Amino acid sequence: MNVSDSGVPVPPQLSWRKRYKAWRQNASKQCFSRLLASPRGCQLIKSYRVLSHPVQFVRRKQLATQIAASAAPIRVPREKGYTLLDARTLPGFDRIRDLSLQLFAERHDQLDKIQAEYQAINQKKFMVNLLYDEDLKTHPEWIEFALNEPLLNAVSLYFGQVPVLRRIALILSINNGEEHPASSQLFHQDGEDFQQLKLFVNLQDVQLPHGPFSFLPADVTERALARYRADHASPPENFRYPDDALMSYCQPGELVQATGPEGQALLVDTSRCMHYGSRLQPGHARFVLMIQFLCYHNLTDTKFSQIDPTLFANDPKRHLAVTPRTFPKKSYYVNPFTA
Ligand SMILES: O=C(O)CCC(=O)C(=O)O
Repeated sequence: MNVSDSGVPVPPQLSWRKRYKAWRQNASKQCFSRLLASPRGCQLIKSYRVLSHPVQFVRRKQLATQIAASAAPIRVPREKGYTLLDARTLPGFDRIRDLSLQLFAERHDQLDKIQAEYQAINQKKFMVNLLYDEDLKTHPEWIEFALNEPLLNAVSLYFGQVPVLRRIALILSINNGEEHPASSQLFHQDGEDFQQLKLFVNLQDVQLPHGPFSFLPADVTERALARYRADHASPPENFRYPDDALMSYCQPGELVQATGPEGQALLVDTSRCMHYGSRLQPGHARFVLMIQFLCYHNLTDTKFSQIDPTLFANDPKRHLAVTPRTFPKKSYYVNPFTA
């Protein structure tokens, strides 16, 4: 680095080419976040993505249409945006439950280390993920289960196209002694797209003190939000809604809570259904499996699992499900014990 007359280091002059590249990147970032701030802007991004990858759009729709012609045991009604199911009926569940409990036994007494690593990624003090990208490679059963036929068909039918498997996580929620709910403990909708589906499977009995995943069905969310907008000039900070701000527009019975024994599962559109979770009472923990599906042309990306895109070369539907539009260049969920 050069040094000025007064001895202060002067950064080297960038070439005009590099400066132009940096300016262009900055401008497109700003333009993108402006577009994301309005529904019309989001539609524009979506159309751009579809036009940039039309073959993926057509292929995924075609395959989903073929599924619709055959019987599908699980259906997520569009109006409600969720369905409850028994994960024990899904192929491969017993093996996944055993693997999950094994990882729990091996890792849960090292929570301090896991918590520090998880907070660095997600800034959440009240939950950790016990499943790492490395585990998905060592045990292909995770991906096999996440893409089991009835589940993949259900998600494809709901989206009207074959989805992308974005994340598999073993979520352990813990009570961190904080008195006030924060972050995803407050009512919110997930912003990766206009729609998405997450499967939550209870791996231990979950009751109210364990802070179950709790949500308003899509039609109730729509109604409550319309009333909220009529009464308020702008949304709350970070789009996190206090309970009373929404529940005053709903009946208490309209809140659905994912309580139930091991194997009880919920397939829910967390973009359309206002939700929160992990409000644990002291001395309680909650252990659930979470599998996230997005459309290929989704709007934004959060941190996702690194899943081998060469898998299922002879199975068109499953192969599309492991083919994301953007592939993570680095692993977000690295095992802190082997790293
Ligand atoms: O169950 C929870 O803790 C809530 C998780 C959540 O908000 C989400 O996965 O989108």
